Amino acid sequence: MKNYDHKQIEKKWQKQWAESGIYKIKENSKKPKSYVLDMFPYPSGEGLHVGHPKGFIATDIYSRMKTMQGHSVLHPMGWDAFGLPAENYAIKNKVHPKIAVKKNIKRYKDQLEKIGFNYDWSREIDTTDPEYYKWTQWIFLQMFKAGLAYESHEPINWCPSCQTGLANEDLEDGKCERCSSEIELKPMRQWVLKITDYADRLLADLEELDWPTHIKESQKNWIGKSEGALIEFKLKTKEDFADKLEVFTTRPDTIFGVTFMAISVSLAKSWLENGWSVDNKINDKVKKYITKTTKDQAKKSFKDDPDKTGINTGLKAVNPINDEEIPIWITNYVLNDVGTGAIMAVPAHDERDFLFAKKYDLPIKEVIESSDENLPFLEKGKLINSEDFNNLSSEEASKKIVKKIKGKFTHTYKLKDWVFSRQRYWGEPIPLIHCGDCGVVPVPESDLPVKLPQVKSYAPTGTGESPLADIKTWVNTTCPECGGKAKRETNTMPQWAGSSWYYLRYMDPDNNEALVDPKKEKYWAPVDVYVGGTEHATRHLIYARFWHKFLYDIKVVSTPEPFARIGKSLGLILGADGRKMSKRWGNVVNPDEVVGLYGADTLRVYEMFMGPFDQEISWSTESMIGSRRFLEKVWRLQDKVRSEVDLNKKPTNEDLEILLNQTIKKVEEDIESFSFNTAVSSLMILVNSLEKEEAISTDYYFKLLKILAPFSPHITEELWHKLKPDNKSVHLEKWPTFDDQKLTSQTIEIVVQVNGKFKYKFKASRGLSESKLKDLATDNEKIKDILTNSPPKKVIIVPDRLINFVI
Ligand code: ANZ
Ligand code: ZN
Repeated sequence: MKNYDHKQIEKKWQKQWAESGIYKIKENSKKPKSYVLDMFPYPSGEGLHVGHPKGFIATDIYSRMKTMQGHSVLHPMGWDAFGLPAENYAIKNKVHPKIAVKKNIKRYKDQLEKIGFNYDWSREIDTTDPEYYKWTQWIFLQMFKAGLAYESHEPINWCPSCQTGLANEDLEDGKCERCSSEIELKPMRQWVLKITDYADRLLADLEELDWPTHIKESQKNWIGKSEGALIEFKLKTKEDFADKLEVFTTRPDTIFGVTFMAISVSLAKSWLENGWSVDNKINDKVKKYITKTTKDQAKKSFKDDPDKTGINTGLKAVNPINDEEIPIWITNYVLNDVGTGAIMAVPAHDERDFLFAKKYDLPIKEVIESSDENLPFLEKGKLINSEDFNNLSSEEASKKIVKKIKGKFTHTYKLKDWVFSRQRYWGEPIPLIHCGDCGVVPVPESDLPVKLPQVKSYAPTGTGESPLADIKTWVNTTCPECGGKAKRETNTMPQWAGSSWYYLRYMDPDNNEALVDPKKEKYWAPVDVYVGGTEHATRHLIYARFWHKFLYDIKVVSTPEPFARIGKSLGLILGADGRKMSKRWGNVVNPDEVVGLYGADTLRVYEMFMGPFDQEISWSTESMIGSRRFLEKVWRLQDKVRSEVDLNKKPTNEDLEILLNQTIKKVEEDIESFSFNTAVSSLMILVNSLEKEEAISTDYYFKLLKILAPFSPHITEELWHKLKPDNKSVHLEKWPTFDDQKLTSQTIEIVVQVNGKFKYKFKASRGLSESKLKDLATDNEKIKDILTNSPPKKVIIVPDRLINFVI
């Protein structure tokens, strides 16, 4: 037997698989289908580290098992290559993003190919390929035509360093996710997608998804539906700049506890614009507060919990329930873009109002009976100090109060419409044309794709305009409607665009006529198992679900949801030092090196074995050697394999038979539930037992190779061909079935007791009747003696376990 030479074996089979095309996949109506998908990577300049392929290995194993189980399996791979990271890399390294991306993709692909994945590369997609983004633009056009895309001049998050507008979703603690700069608010013309039109469906349809609870929770919180009522408070005196305040409240039942009103700075500013002036009631200090707070908020606008500040406007509102006059304050804790930007403050029952009232010495009035003395009391309950409404429950009181004061029940969402334009070069051009006469006109579908023009300088202009605005030959065009002079839209789409529908394109990547052929879509949709990092629990999954639902509405897709199941979320592989793998910490492990030294099969087994799939675990090269030893044992076992004929002389080993059946069952179930680590450990137990045998049957060994094949595709293929030279791949074999009858031993031990004390035990076959057991137990000299002297008063029998004579 030769030594296990992983280098030679892995190279050989990777070449052979590619040449014979065993991973090419077609729709096959006679077979069930499985669509197994990884969140596709963006090809960064750094290349892959060993953490990246963990999820890819998992889906590879899963999809290989499904293939062996007779499914038609779609398991594709591609590149999410537009966006800031690719562009910033290109700027830093002074290469055109197109060239940088090409190079990075090649590097990534080389690295992935060394790990032996079963991707059908004929379906590879690249979001920056005009033949791909033609359809990204096409979807945008359909949304525009459906009224789901609109222009807005509202202030947007502006990163002064990346020189671009960002969505709320691109911020981390109010800072730019990419470069950590403080974000400013800057008014700018933007394209915005009305994702809020889909908020209810995005929420309701979560129910039907087989996703980890925590991801569903993240989605729920992101959408942030809150049910409440809109209530009007009149101002005590009618002013030119305002005569009423409308508030959104989730607790109309607490209206008797309102001791002040609080408005946001931007509402105060709109009053200023409408004529609230120093001659007209505003005090200078209030004006200064507004200016200062506006500045603070522009810097830290998204800090969750700023120190609460405020100032009394001197104006008064009237509580509609009892005509009480209440002061109106401007505060920094009433958010500008939530609800109506004004609240009725109830310090006794709301945390923020309570802290504010304490700080500024405002009255606190309890209106809900509370069992403990500490305020605020946040729960619902029975009303007190509320006149006619005393003793009612919160729910009942809410209904009656809202009715009486003519408020209206409604709901709000935290989810905001999606700011969909970026003032950058490296993105899909937005396919619109601005015409002086016709307004905004969509590019005709037949003119798609609108290709990104070649430019010399693609760095941000700093004016807030996209670098595309400088390319006059590209910008100046004719209006598709009137033929007059017109200009192209110069904003590009955000990084999230291409990834919001890519899973559909894998189904039909070369189609020039349609985004996807409906027949193919019907066959493959939805994605059966989707795997990726928790960093995508909100944004990517919300955006993709939104686009999908829109495509469902316009009948491009046949299912209301894109991803039926998310197996388990992907736990990161950390560096050996327990920190996130990063150049900065010098703890990056390159898979190429590991594959070179120990083999792709070892890397694959180790990454699955190192711990539960959804947990963060530190890399350890020493532990990986354990996985290598395991494969070496499998390799050496080939010497013990004998044909059944030779083995027939020996009695069958029942224990081994049972272990094999148990292992098949366990591996199958564990792969299905993404419990890969326990699948590997049961394979290890089986191999250790086989190693103790003098000889093992080909049948056993073949079964072992088949259930190990998804984990270690190269070594198993090599051994398979050595022992069964019929030129068929182990990866196209049928998944072995286990025998239900052989999962537990048929021979068991029965304990015999007298008065609860152990006397002896004997072997019997499973499932014997009570009388038979009793006969066997008394067929023993010792027991016979005892029982003839003192006949049993009672016999207790636990089937298959124990028999106890009470004397
Ligand atoms: C009176 C009240 C009494 C409230 C009470 C709560 C408890 P969620 O559930 O998070 O949506 N609110 C409304 N608009 C606001 C804004 N622009 N900025 C800050 N807070 C705002 O919260 C809804 C509640 O948050 C509303 O109900 C309102 O305070 C406050 F015992 O009204 B409540
Ligand atoms: Zn026109």
